[in-house]
Amino acid sequence: VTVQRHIVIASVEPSIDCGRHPVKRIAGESLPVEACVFRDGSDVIRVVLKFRRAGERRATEAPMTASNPGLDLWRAEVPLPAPGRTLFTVEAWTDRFATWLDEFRRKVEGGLTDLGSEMAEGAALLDALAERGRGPDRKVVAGAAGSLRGAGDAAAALEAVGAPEVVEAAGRLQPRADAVVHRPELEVIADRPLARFGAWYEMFVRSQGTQPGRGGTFADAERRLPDIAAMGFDVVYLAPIHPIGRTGRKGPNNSLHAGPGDPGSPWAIGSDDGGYTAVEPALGTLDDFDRFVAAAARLGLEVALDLAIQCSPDHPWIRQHPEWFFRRPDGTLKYAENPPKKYEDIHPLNFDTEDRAALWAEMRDVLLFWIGHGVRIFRVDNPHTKPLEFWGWLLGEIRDRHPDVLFLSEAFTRPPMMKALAKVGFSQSYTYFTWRNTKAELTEYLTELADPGPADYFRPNFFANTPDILHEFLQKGGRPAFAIRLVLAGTLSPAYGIYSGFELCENGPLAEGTEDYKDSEKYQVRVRDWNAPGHIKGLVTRLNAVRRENPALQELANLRFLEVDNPQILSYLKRTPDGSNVVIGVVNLDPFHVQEGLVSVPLNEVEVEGDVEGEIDVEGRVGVVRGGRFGAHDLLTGSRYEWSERNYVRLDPAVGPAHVLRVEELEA
Ligand code: Z3D
Repeated sequence: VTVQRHIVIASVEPSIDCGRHPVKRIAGESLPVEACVFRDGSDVIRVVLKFRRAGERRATEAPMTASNPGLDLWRAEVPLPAPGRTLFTVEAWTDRFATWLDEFRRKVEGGLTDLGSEMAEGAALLDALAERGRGPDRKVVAGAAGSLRGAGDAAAALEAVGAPEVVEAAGRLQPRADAVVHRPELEVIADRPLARFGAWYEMFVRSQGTQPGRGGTFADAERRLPDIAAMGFDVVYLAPIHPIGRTGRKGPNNSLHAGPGDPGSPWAIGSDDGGYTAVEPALGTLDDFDRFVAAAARLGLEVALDLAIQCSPDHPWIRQHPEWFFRRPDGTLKYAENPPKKYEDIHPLNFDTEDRAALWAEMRDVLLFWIGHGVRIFRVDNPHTKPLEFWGWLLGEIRDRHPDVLFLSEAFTRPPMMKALAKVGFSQSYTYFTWRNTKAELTEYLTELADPGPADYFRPNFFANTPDILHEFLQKGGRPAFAIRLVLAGTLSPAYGIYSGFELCENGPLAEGTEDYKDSEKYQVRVRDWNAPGHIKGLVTRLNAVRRENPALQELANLRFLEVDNPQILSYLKRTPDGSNVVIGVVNLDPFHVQEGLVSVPLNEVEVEGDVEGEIDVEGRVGVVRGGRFGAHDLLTGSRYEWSERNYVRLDPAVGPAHVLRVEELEA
């Protein structure tokens, strides 16, 4: 509660952790702000929303209007025309002239006469305002004071001073004698639309070649881009492209010894060929990379790079900055870990080193270097093993210079840290989605993520697989399981991704009970037939098109689950705020058996808003529901169904495990 003398600003929303962290929105939208503001007595108060772009000193003011007078709620919007940070707060003060006018009007309208002393008081107030003012406002106010004095009776006086232009001019001249400003100032980050909605495709450049045994290059990867664009992806995310260390290099299947021909893990950053600002010579040159980025851009694809802050024993920094690393008592360097995983081929950086200013600045410059090469998205490796303070600083440094840059947090750890990373500035976050496979798990997790509170700062990116995570569900369930997980990822979350090979339904595990791929391309070059029989590229392409064409699928917090009388069938509905686009997902979560059931759809959820007044009854309402029925158009198959409140579904995983239905008017 911010209170001073009379006025109370009890709350300003949205704010995260009492204003310690920014809320996130998309540029082009505006941020509705609601404040609870009141004062003792019945004096009239003015409430304004003040906002300024970060770095600017002068705030713009927008009057807040009473949105719920009974609860003293006031509302206004912060416009967010472009990406960047905006600071906002609320200021309120007593408007003495408006208070006088309000009382005077009630007396006049109540039929009281003998209001000479009230009129004198009003004139004095206006005089004082006129004295402070200049220009047109002063003229208006001074004129009003004159006519108040000259008015024959109270009704004429009210007519003279009650005009809106007088009230407005007086309002502007009003000294904010008892103004209260909410502290702290709150913040909103506006990101570009890709921060919320986009389809990601992850790949290793070295596996884009065509000749067995020969590693792929940027040129090979460039030749793959049309296929990826044709599937409808927005982002191509590359596993690290920097020189790979020799010392301690890992061999196939995570073995601790590499043979002479083994390429090593790309996350083992740095060799004699350079570190973070170099590219692995086997992939090509920096010029080749630039050409790759340009080719991607021509196809409407953005390139995301991996930022893995860790060094192979051969990274130049090990010699140049020995103090940046952790040394054991025997003088050897520690290797990195993310228990239970061990990364014997890399050394972690010490972010608390006395020389940390230099280390932090170096990391910033690395990002600026790649931004200079056209990169606007970074996927950050294991950020939870580095200090939050560092991320807050680094992301702020970049965002202030390049508000269009996006960061995806690859933190798989306990929820508070994952959320904290989002709060300090990551635009998107990996999630537990891969491990949520049952109806109960999905319902619970999505209910948590889609809650408007967390959704204000935590934007999930649902990867259906990653090079580190081949879930048992995919291992055992085969092609139907891939289709199930794809549709879930792409319709539940506005941002989602697959790691290449998913479209081919690759699912060979390293060993029973592990989530590692057999012969993972993390440690060896792979060459694939990207059109191998059994692929689901058609479904991927269709799904990405459906996502683009249906704005309801481009949001998260609009998710609600529908009742189905079968625990193997998950159904949910998403609608745009105006109801013009409503999509219903129905997914058979069982990759092995046909499942059938009844899906319940509350009709008010599918109804398009009409201007019908009063009690809304389903019959005869404006919109898509007619006689309790509406059209359900399966966007995956093209089939059209007639749906109502209860609907029979039957899904054969071998044929098609899901419906993605758009609510439409029934054809006449
Ligand atoms: C993951 C990275 C790979 C291999 C390890 C290897 C390490 C370093 C990990 C560390 C973080 C992140 C990446 N989750 O693939 O691990 O799996 O065996 O030791 O080379 O790289 O960067 O996705």
